[in-house]
Order: sequence, then structure tokens, then C-alpha cells
Amino acid sequence: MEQTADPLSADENALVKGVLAGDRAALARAITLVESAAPQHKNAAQALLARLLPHTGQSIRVGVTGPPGAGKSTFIDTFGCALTERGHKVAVLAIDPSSALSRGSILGDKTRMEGLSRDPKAFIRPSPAGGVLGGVAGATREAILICEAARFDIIIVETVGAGQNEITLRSLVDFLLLLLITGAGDELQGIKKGVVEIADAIVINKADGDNIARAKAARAQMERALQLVAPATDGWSTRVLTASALHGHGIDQIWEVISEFKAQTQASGAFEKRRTEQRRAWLHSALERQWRDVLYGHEAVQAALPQLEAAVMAGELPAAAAAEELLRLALDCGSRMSTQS
Ligand SMILES: Nc1nc2c(ncn2[C@@H]2O[C@H](COP(=O)(O)OP(=O)(O)O)[C@@H](O)[C@H]2O)c(=O)[nH]1
Ligand SMILES: [Mg+2]
Repeated sequence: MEQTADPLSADENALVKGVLAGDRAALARAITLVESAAPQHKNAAQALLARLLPHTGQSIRVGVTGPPGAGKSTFIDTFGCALTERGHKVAVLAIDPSSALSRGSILGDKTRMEGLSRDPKAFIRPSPAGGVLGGVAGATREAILICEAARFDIIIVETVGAGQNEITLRSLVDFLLLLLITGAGDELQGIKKGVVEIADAIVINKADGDNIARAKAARAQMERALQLVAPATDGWSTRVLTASALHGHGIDQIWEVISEFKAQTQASGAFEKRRTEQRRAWLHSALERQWRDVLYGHEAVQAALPQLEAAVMAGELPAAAAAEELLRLALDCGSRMSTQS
């Protein structure tokens, strides 16, 4: 068999070694590489991932979502510190598809993870802002793998509950935790239809002070509501808990639930089945992205696009006909229109 050239330079080989050794600077650089929107980084990023892939998969990937202000950052800080204290290595990533537009970063918002950011057993990575070659979800998936190769055994991915974020998050993690808070009464705030159905646990946060009774009532209500929906994970009954991220109450119980989830779903096969499906989805999103790049990067397509666009905009040509013409050009099967004229 012919040996293909290793597209990794000496520098990049050092990067692989650094990541595998758990070196934080190497870890940060590797994630920057897969996040890069520069086409010249694509080959190196893919080669890096291929090298790291055999060393991935050994973590539990936990998604945390909920409305703004529910306490996600505070919770991750408290929870993360409790886990590093038990000897775990915790990586925190953020997925924020809107950051490309807003230039915001959800891990850069008001609540910094004060404890965790100073913890040598933790690694925090804000959501990439701006254009990312693999899309924000793709970059986050790849960042998860890189953290695993660096031996982080608990990966927490945060996203604010807005738009399609939770659906994207669900496709990246093993366990999805939905964080909610009560309003003035015991009704839950910022709860979106459908999100409860994809959660493996619902935590009613800020169960402290004079809020405890309301949180408990909300919990009972949520438990009743859940009896009517199918669980998010085969064989697992969605748990409802109360907690105070600020005061550290209920945090150990949440870890117990996640550990129980892992043991149970690994025994039943549901855990690996979900991961296998997630890898399938990874392929299809990579394929769509790369195909789009090929299509729009094709010289003949670029040359023909303005004219076809103008014709469609003027109402002279159906969009499907223009699209088909562009596809023909990209696939080099010649132009139907030019051969006809
Ligand atoms: N009383 C109380 N306040 C909390 C708790 N968790 C978070 N907060 C406060 O709620 C606000 C929003 O928290 P933050 O973690 O930034 O929420 P996020 O937007 O979901 O990330 C901050 O002022 C926190 O101090 C809690 O358990 N109890
Ligand atoms: Mg936050």
C-alpha cells in the first residue's frame, strides 16, 4: 500500500503529543485550529482529528441549557468544582450559534466561572465568535473530541435556550440537563414547549431562601407533566430535582443522577446507540458543509451565478432550473443552457 504523506508538520505533530499529554496550551491551540475559518487550516485540522480520534470517547458529555438568568454559568461553576474535587478533569465548552451574528460569547457574559476558571483540573473554552469553517456545532463537536484526547473525563457544554440551540446541543451530548427557575408563583419561567421532551433531567435552580417552597411545588408539577411525555432516552425516566447553584445545594444529587444514567444506559446499549447515531449525523453535516464549499467555490459556478441569480430575481427563470444549471456546472457535466444556445 502506498504511504500517503502525513499532512501534519513537525509543529502539528508536537501539537498532537501536547494534547495527548494534557498540555493546556496545546489543547487551546488544537481547538483554535479546528475552529479556524481559514481554508489553509482545513487539512491540518482534519489530520489532527484523525490522529486524536482513537483517544476519544471516554468521557461523559453533559449538556446544560435553560433560559438566560436561570443560573447555568453559576451551576457549571459549582458543579464543575465539586467534580474536580472528586478527582475528575472537567472541560467546559459553549455552543452559541448566534455568536456569529451578535459577536457575543455566552461564557463571556456577566457570570464568570470564578472557581472553575482558577482550577488547574478544569478547562474553559468560550464559544467561537465569528465565522467558523465547520460551523459552530461542528467546531464544538470537534472540541469535545480534542478535550477527550487530553483526558478530560467530564465535558460540559452550555447553551442558552433560544432558537434551535437545544436541538443542536442534544445532538452533541450524552445527557441533557435543563435548568429552570420559578417565577413569582410556582410556575416555571422561560420554559419552551418541546425542550422538556429532550431533557434527561430537569433541575429547578435557585431553590434557596424563601424560594424553596415554590421550587418544590414546581418540581411536583413538572413530575406530573412528565408522566405524559415519552422519555428523551430509551429506558431512562427523566428526573426532576431542585438545587441551589449559588449555595451548592443539590449538586451531589445531580452527579449521582448522571452517574446512574451512564451506568444504566451503557448496560442497556442506549448510550452507545446514541453516540453511533451522533457520529452518523456528524458525517452528514460535514458532507453538506463540504459540498456547499465545493459548490460555491467552483469557478464555473461563480462565473454563472450572477447571471442566473439576476434571471431568478427578475422572475424570468424558476429557481429550480437555475439551481440545476449550477449543479451541472459544479459536477462538470457541461452546461445545458450553453449547449442549447
Ligand atoms: N438565589 C440564587 N441565585 C442564583 C442561583 N444561581 C444563579 N443565581 C444568580 O442568578 C443570576 C444569573 O446567573 P447566571 O449563572 O449568570 O445565569 P445564566 O444566564 O443561566 O448563565 C446571577 O446573578 C446569579 O448569581 C441560585 O442557586 N440561587
Ligand atoms: Mg451564562
